Parts: sequence; structure tokens; C-alpha cells
Amino acid sequence: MDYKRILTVQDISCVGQCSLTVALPILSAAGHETCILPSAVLSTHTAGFSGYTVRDLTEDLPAIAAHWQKEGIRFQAIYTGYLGSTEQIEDVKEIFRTCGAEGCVSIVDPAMADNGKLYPAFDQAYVDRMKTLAFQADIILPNITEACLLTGYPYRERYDEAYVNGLLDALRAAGARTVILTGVSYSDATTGVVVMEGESRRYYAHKRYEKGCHGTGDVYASAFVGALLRGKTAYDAACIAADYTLRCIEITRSDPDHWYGVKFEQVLPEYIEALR
Ligand code: PXL
Repeated sequence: MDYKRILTVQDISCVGQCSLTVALPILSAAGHETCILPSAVLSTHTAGFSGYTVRDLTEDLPAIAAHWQKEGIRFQAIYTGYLGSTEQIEDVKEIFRTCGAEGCVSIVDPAMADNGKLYPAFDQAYVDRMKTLAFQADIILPNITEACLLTGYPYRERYDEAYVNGLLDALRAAGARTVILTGVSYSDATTGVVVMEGESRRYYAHKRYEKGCHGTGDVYASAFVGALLRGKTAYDAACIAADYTLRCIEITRSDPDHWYGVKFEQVLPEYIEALR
């Protein structure tokens, strides 16, 4: 099996099953050497907990990147998620420029918003800077809220295919290449993802559970990246990641105490099997 070295840049939420505590185990399970760059350290994620601590690591990034450059360390893929500050986005762009191996695939999950709302840590300046990172990436994985913020397209809770096609057109016009648009739901019973690659647009729908779970965006993006680097096409990787995320929700939803994340560890064997 190919052994790829990937760098993932996102926060460490010490408790809460999101960002690096999800990306590192999933990418490792997919068989990749997984290097991490923590953008910030939080005691928990910010969705549902209150009084969390935050240490922004923006100041540390340039020195870490400089050390890697000195050591000649290069990555075959770089995948970014929740970042620590607006300024940090520039450091991440520099890391794309200096630490990518030849043919490095850049994947940006613009993790900043959901259900029509920005996460508490972010503002318009962050959104504007995120555009400059997202539209230079090979692949982006926005949800509908994030895609609207990146393009200025009006956010709607209920929509049809024409609305989604307009949103994808806006992403393309802004410079997006491959887009995995998540959380696209045309009926109460189903949800899914649209994979846009050049002229092609394909929709993969699956069962939808009424109540969403925290952290599933990160589980999805990590499982997608893991599968893509195993040589799956973007569409196949998007389907594998969707099936896996759905299984994570299925095994978690009956446990009301587990409201803050999904029990992704318990179905990793199914994900590994799907990658064969
Ligand atoms: O899952 C996205 C995410 C990542 N990291 C932190 C978050 C969130 C979502 O709220 O708060 C710190």
C-alpha cells in the first residue's frame, strides 16, 4: 500500500471529538503518516460548552514552518480545518507554498460556520481571509453556510436543486476547483453531498437523521481525505466518507449523554474495510 505523508492543520479541542482528535486517528486508520500542526488549544470545542479556554498558537506557526523547511520536510497533502486566527491564514498559505512536496494536494475545510451562523470565534475579517485560502486550494469541503459566506450567495434553510447549482456556479466563478458541498438535503428523509469537479456535478444522497451531531463535519472531511489519499476518486471518497459519518451518527444518537461528538472510534473497522 502507498504510504503518504499528510499534514493537517486544525485546533486541538482537548474534549469534544472534533478537529485534530478526530483527524489524526482517522487519517492514521486510513494508513497515512499523519503530521499535525495545532492552530490553537481549547479545553473543549465551542459548540455547546461554555467557559472553554483558548490558547491561540498563531505566534508559533512561523517558527515551526521554518524548522520544517530547514529539515527539508515535505508533505504529499495538506489538509486544513478550524484555524486559530485571521492572521494565521497567511501562515497556512506560506506553509502550502513551502512545505508541499511536488504534486502536493491542498484540501481546505473552511470550518467556520453551520446552520446559517458563524462559529463564535470568527468574524467577517476571518471569512474574507478564508476566501483567499479556500480559492487557491485543490479541493474544498464547505457546508452550505460556509459556501454562502465564501461567495456572498444568500443563505437559505430550504432550497431546491436550482439554488444549489447557483451556489456551485458562484463557487466556481470565485475560483473553486473541486468542491465537496456537504449537508445538501432536498427532503426531510435524506441528505447528501454534491461533488463538483470541473463541469461534472454528482449528488450522493443517504438517510438523514433529524438531529445533527457535533463534529460530523470534521469526521466527514477527515474520512474523505483519508480515502482520497488511498487513491479513491473524489466522488468515491465522498461516498465512503458519507457512509462512515452516517454510521458514526447511528451508533451515537441513542446515547443522550454523548451530545458533544460522535463515537467515530467504534466504527473505524468499517471505514478501513471500505477502503480496501
Ligand atoms: O467541528 C468544528 C470545530 C472545530 N474546532 C472547534 C469548534 C468547532 C465547532 O464548533 O468549536 C474549537
